[in-house]
Amino acid sequence: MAKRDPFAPSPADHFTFGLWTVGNPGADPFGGPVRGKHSPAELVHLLGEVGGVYGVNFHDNDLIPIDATPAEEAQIKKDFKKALRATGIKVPMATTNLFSDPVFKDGAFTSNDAEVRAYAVQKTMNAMKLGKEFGAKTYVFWGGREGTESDATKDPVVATQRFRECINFLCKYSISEKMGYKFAFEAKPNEPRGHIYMATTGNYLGFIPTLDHPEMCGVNPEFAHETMAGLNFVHHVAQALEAGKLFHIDLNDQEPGRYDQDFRFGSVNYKANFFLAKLLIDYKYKGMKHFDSHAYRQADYSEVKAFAAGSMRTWKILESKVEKFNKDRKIQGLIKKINRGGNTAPAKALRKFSKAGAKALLAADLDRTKLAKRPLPYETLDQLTLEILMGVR
Ligand code: GCO
Ligand code: MN
Ligand code: MN
Repeated sequence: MAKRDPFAPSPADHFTFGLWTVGNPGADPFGGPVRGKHSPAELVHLLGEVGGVYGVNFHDNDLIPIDATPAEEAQIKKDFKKALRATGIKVPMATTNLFSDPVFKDGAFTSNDAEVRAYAVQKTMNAMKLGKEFGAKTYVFWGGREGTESDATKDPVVATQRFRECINFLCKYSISEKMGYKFAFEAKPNEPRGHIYMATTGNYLGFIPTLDHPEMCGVNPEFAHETMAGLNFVHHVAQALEAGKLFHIDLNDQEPGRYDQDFRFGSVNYKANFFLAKLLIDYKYKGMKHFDSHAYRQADYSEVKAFAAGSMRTWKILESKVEKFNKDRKIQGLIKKINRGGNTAPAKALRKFSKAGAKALLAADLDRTKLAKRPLPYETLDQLTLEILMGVR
C-alpha cells in the first residue's frame, strides 16, 4: 500500500480560495489577460480536482457580473450550486467588489458623494444576501478605494466618520435580517489608492470599539499587506488574536517595498510564514485560512492547480516544522530559561496592583547591572529554528 502523504491537505484544515484568486487571468497594469476566463462553476471543479479544499469565497461580481441579466444570474447560480454539491466545497466567506467600477474611483464608504456612499451600502446589502444564499458566515470588508492621492481632496476625520456610519448601518442590517454575519476588516497601506485609510490591522483594532456593534466585528489581516510596508505581519496578527478579533486570515507572500505581488504562500518569506503558522497553531486559531494570492503570470491552468496545491502543502509542511520546534527539547529548554524570574516577590507584586504591592516593588532589590548580565542565547535559538526549517535538525 502506498504511504500516506503527511502533507496532504484535507477539508478539516479549513483552506479556502477565492473565485478571484484561482480565476485570476494574469493581467497586470502593463499587460492584459494571459489565461482564458473560467466560469465560477468551472473554478469550483478546478478546486475539486486539486483536492483537500474546504471552501471557495467570492465578491458579488466574481459570481454575478455587475451587468448580468436576471436570466444570466439565475443560470450562473444554478451551475455554481451544482458544482458546490458535486465537489462538497463550501462558501464560508463573501465580500463586495467596491473597487472595480468607475463609480468607486474616489471610494465607496468614504466617497465625498453621499449618493455614492448610499450606492456602496446598497450594493453591499445585496451582496450580503447573495453570500447568505450560499451559506457564507463571514463577511469581509476590504476598502481598496477608501483613501486619497492628495489630502486636499478629503477630510480624513470626516472620512472615518462616513466609514463608521456605513458599517453601523450594515451591522444593523445583518442583525435585523437575522443574517448572523461576522464582519472582518482587511487593512492595506496602498494600492490601488496612493494611500488607503486604515493602513494596518492595528488601525482597525482601534476603530472597531468605536462601532455600535463591536462584538460582531473583527479583522482579516493579509500577509502581503503589512509586509508591503515593511512591517512585521506576525505581530499584527498576534495583537488581533490576543484581542479575540482574528475572524479570518488571508495568506500569501510578498517582497517588502514592492508592488502588490500576491505570491503563493511561503514562496518568499518562509521563515516569517513559519512564525505565523506557529502563532496560529499555538493559539489554536480555528477559522478559515484563505489563500489570497494568484499564480505567476506565466502559469496555465495546470500550473494554477500546482499553485493551489503548493499553497496548502507549504502550510502543512510548516505545520510539521512547528510541531518539531515545539517538541525540540533543546529549544524548549532555552525558551524556559529565558522566561525567568516569575516566582520572585517583585514579579508577583507586578501581577495585580495593590498599595502594599507597590510599596514592596519600590523597596525591591533589583540590580540593573546584574540583570543586564543574564544570558540571552538568541543566536543559538534562531540558528536551531533555521536548522529545523532547513530540514537538518
Ligand atoms: C487586495 C485584497 C483583496 C481582498 C479581497 C477580499 O490586495 O486586492 O487583498 O484581494 O482580500 O477584495 O475583500
Ligand atoms: Mn491583497
Ligand atoms: Mn486580501
